[in-house]
Amino acid sequence: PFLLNVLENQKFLNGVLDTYFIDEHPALFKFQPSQNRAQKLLNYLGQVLVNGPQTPLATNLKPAEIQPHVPLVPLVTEPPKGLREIYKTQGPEAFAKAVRGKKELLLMDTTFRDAHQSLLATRVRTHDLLKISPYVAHNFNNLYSLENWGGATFDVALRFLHECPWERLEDMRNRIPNIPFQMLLRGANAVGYTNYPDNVVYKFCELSVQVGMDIFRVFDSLNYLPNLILGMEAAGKAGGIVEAAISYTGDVSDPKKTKYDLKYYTNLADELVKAGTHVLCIKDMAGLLKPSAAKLLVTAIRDKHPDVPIHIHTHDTSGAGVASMLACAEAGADVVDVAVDSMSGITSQPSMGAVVASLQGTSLDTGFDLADISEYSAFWEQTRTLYGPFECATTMKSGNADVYMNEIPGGQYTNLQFQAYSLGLGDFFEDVKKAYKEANLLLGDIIKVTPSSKVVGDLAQFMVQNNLSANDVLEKAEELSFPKSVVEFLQGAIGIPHGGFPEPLRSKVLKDMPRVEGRPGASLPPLDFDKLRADIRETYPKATDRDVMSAALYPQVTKDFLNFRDQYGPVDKLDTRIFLTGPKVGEEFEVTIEKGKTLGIKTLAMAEDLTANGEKEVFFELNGQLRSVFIRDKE
Ligand code: 3PY
Ligand code: ZN
Repeated sequence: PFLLNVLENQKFLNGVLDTYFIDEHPALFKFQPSQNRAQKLLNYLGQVLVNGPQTPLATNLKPAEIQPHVPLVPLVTEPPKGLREIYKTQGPEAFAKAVRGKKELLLMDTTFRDAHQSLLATRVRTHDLLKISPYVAHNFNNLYSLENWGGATFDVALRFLHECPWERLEDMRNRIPNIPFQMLLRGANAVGYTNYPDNVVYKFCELSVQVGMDIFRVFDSLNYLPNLILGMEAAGKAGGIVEAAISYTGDVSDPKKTKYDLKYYTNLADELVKAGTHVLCIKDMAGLLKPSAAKLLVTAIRDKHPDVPIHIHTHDTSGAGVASMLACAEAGADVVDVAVDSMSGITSQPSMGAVVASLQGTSLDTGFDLADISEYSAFWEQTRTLYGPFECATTMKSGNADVYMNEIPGGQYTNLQFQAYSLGLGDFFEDVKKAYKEANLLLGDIIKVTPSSKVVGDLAQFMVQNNLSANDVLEKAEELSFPKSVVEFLQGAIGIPHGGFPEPLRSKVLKDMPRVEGRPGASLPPLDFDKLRADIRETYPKATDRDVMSAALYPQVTKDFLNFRDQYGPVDKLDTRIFLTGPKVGEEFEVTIEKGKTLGIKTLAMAEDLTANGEKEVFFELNGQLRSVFIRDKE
């Protein structure tokens, strides 16, 4: 292995050898027996058996011991064509025209992304997504799109699931050639939490289209137009369908709420249409768009832009989601977001089955078959139980209309509740929700969605933990040490909020700290991809351009992922229960590591005593042969 590593090192091959060479490249001395994938997986399983889950579990609930039933599809026939055909053969404009021309209400299915981001802490694995993909391709070809990537999925896949998000995208595409794929792009933040240099966003979109992405829902957490336009240009230049999103907050049906009124939204819609968006999205990330407000807003935008498709996103936190989506459809929206029934409701999207059934026999009839939805839903109902350790329903049992008061986005709502419960303080969540409202007003009543929602959430938790009222915060602003996200927001690091920064709070907090002028990305130097690639390949000679892109967004997380995969192999191929909590002793199971290559594994026993090195021996049968691994006991 030593020789091999050296021979793959570019500097060594170029003859750049000085006395520091060895100090600079400690990886050359990582002597590891060359291992095959099967042995690496046994190491992983041994690790889980000896040291417990290798991805942190959020609750004590265990994954269910079931094999979800996967409904069959015809093996020989191709899935029927869908809207992707029009986009791929005639381009994004023709796609938009076709969408606008449809009489029926179109649906986007969020089950593969936002639904599990909101209900299961984004933890659904590629393995389960791929199982049901052929069924979706065959029975849901008439979807406007399948939202299956972006948002938090990129980070969570690498960080917690130890799997490559690009492989996920490619594998889904291979199984679903016919339905447009849709992702959530956080504008200049791409799929991260901070503003990146412009060339990172451009390259990210380019690679995404190459790997299989079609529609980019582009938003900015402050609706800051320069950030939005940057994301739109990156998606457009990559050849994608641009769906610019207006993040919705407040209540346009309440005349007392004047900061975000109808005019604010229609003006922003005008700007986005002028900037060339193919589709216009209203992104109601907290589920605040009541049916009456929906009617006002969609009607106003439809009147001004008769030719632009309108797509509505919402969360069902209050329970009014289905009613709102029906109101949007009646007011002229072309597409609404739903999640399959068993993955819908609460902080997720409204139920697909409910929307479909409500429109049957009307002029907006979606044409979907309730029997297909029910089969699809049954798969997810069973699969969801594998993710018990991340189930939001352990704490959130129902919707809650208090979201109209606190305006917390769907994904963050369940997150904050989890955190509050894990701190074990009874009323903590109630206090945080009240503080969230106050924190938002302190910051100037801003749009709240990733990452600005984190700024408000951090300030709210800071207020509760330090027992500070809004008045205390204002009065003591000069002495308090505010959370980093709050300071950076005030510095202008994520953009400029509508109506400007809150004063005098901003000046009191920042004093003479630097401030970013204008669009944050504009002042960041471009990332040197060649250098990054060279750096990564020193340690991981096999790193691909996809890995390099991941590292541009998440440097440390990507390194950890590459290390993990190097050590433990294709853990993404394990069944979810086995991946999360390991097999039981005596259990026999299979792992397909590639097409036609299936391993049969049986866990035989685990030694009771430690070896002299502090290791435990774990015994397996691999394809009928005895194997054992030694695992350091971390206890
Ligand atoms: C995300 O940014 O991940 C979101 O889902 C925002 O709504
Ligand atoms: Zn959402």
